Amino acid sequence: MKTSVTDLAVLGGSPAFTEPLAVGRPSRVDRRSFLERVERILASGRHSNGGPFVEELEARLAELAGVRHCVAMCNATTATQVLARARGIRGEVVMPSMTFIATAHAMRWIGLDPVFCDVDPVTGQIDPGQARASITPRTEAIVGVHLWGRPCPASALEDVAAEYGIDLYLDAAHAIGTALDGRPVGGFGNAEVFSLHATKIVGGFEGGALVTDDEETAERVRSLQAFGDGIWNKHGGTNAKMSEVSAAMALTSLEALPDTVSHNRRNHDLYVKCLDRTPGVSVERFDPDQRPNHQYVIIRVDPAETGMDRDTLHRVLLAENVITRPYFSPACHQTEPYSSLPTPRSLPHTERLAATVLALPTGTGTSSTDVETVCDIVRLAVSHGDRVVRGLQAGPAQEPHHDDFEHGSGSDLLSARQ
Ligand code: T4K
Repeated sequence: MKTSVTDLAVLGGSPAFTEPLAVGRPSRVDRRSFLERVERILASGRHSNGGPFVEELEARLAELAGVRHCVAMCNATTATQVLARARGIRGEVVMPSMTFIATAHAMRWIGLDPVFCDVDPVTGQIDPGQARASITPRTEAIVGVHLWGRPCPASALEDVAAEYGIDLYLDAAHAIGTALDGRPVGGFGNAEVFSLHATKIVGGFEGGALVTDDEETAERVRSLQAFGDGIWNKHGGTNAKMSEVSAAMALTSLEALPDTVSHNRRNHDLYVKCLDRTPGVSVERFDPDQRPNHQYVIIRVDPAETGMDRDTLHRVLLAENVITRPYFSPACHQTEPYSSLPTPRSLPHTERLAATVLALPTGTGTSSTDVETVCDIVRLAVSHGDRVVRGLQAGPAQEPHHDDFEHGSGSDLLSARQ
């Protein structure tokens, strides 16, 4: 255990972890079940185009979401695009800026204009009042985002969408298995989209799944994601189909979901316990009634109290081989191509959050001992914030060597533990 500030790797001590401990490590699955499924795929010769594992996954996800329809696709980004095309959306789409860039890029890529609104400063979730204030005559849809493993105020967004007669979609990339006022996430708005990316709590290597209770939307999406097959042929289409091997992985991962959530809840509780009385660091709390899946552990770092900003804490942890992520910084409106738009928006709550949030490692590859070690480092660093900053200004002893906040830079971590 590190007891003196000079024990920190960033100031010359030895890294606390020999292998990287990273946010986003895929959840543990029952390898035998997965490999048995792969054997069946190979034996059957059915690798894609809506095979039995895709069908089984769709049935299970629809049940989990409490809706009648699910269409599994290659990823959530493309699934959202297929949804907007299927609904014939044009013009502007209102969404929070505090989200992964994919939420915005997905819409822009198909010629729609994302319009960013602010969030609730306490929860970080889209503020329905701000969404309403962003609606113009060109607005045809709202995209709400369930942030960090719990639901956003989706019922209030439904009211806003109904008031203006526009569509509502929910980006449920983080929120599989969660619920709002007893209603499972997946059943809000016109449709919701889960991500089954490797880093998600239910992963299929890559994958996405649209869930909806609206039969016509489901039918159109199913057609468009397979080249516009069938009744929607005249509208064209794309190839967004999920492969059988992704479905096999997602099914195996879905079976592990209760255990994964329990593990993550224990990790979250431990982070809260260990960091609770650390001035300037607060761990995001979740309402158990919302069945949070604890996919992410988010802290907020207050530089006025700690003497160091979030990016410095990221560097301190990186030197210890702890890979954190600033989910989400920069916020969408602070980055290109949106930051150069002729009418830049000021979103004060989003900007404050984006400057302070940091996701810490959790998941089945992160043990309670790991959590305690990470918390020891955080406490030691922030209680000597000025000293750490001075040390870094003098020249860091340990420069980040294998990762930073850039997208897609985590590939060298893949050989580390699951
Ligand atoms: N909406 C929201 C709100 C989202 O968060 C996302 C995706 C989407 C929509 C779009 O869903 P998809 O189209 O992807 O289905 C990662 C993920 O790549 C991205 O899917 C995710 N959100 C986002 C929150 O996190 P980066 O840029 O942070 O990825 P990267 O490569 O740096 O990986 C993050 C960490 O995960 C690293 O520490 C390494 C670790 N990792 C990653 C992969 C891929 C592993 O340990 N193993 C792996 O296989 O975006």
